[in-house]
Amino acid sequence: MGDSPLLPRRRALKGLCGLTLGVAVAACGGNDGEPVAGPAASPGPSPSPSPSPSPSPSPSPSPSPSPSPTPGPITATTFTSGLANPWGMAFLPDRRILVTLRGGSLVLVSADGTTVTPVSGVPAVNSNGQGGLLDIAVDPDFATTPWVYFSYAESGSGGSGTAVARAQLSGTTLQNLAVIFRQQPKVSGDGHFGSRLVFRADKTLFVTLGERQQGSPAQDLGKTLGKVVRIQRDGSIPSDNPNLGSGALPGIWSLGHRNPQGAALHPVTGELWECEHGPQGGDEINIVRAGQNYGWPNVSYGCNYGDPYSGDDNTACRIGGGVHAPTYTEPLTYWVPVSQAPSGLAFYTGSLMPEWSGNLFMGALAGNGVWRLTLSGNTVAAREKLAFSALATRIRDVRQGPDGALYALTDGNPGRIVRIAR
Ligand SMILES: [Ca+2]
Repeated sequence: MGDSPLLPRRRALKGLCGLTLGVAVAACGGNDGEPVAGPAASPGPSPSPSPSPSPSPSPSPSPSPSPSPTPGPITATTFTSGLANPWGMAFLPDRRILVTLRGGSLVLVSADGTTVTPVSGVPAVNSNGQGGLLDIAVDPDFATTPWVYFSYAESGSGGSGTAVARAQLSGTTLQNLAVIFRQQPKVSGDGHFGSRLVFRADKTLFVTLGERQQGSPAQDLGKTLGKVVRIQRDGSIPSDNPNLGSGALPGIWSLGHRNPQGAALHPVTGELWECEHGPQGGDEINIVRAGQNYGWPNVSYGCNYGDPYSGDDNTACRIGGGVHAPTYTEPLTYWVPVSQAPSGLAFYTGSLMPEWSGNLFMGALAGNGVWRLTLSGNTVAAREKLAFSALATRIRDVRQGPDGALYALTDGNPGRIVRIAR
């Protein structure tokens, strides 16, 4: 699915409860919009004090003043409001937040969330369709070299394409702007730009690139549509990228992606994980490894637009039969029969919510919420959609803040930053 809110949303949830690949689905029971604080499938200290009217299991509210410090409930509350179509956010070391606005503006949110200040010096962007000013990342050495990096849809000969620029942040001004990457070729249309920016531990930069709704170029190594690329901070190409042959454009790390709009670095393995939109069903989470091919448009657990649903799993119309292996790399998990339209991705490593340590969080646009995935190594052990009412809307990005809270960015105008913490 692209960004378009075409999907029947209630159905999108229901369809998940039939799953796939041995993936257990927790909390599938119609939690859309339920104002319940806290996860339903937490392995942590039993039923957290829930304000829901659901009958809490037996022991009647004991008035005994328990000496053990019971952690309070996790809550999700609006941190910043009034953002016009926000797309990406990145924390500065001093806890202020850079937020891109898809229309072509960059703003700086104060550390307490209350003040929003424009940042000048952003280049012109093509903000038609799914384009605009998209992701943002902060230099790993920001304290000494205050560069920020951003992706955007750039117009030019042939149409438009994803580009990456960097600039130095001085006060509320961007200076010394330089474009460090341009997707090739530019094509017509305004969909499937990708494009998350993630720094690896070695300070090289991953850029996830959509296939611009063109399909087959995702398999063409002579184009950077439907690819993940890895570049240096100045746009040069690392010498240890995979060798994909003489016809491959420089920088390509992996291929066969559709519209990867979320990405994050695994906190232990250091590998890149991404989520990407399937067509009609088939959203995926993948570990993105050097030189691997993720199959689009030849295979998908989703179906072509317009194909009739064939039961909860959509098995009859899956593109290429669905199964990726052995030719292509299987996704870790996928959503069928209806897309969630995944957005930002974040691993949780903070101490505020220890029961979520090591979990993966994924925003959903059409799916209206934030998904929590429990992992066992590189396997998805369970997944559930968080049940906070403040998150029951199109989610564009998810990040962990330096304070150990999770932050979600809602889509649309006005968009909000929601802080999830206890
Ligand atoms: Ca795939």
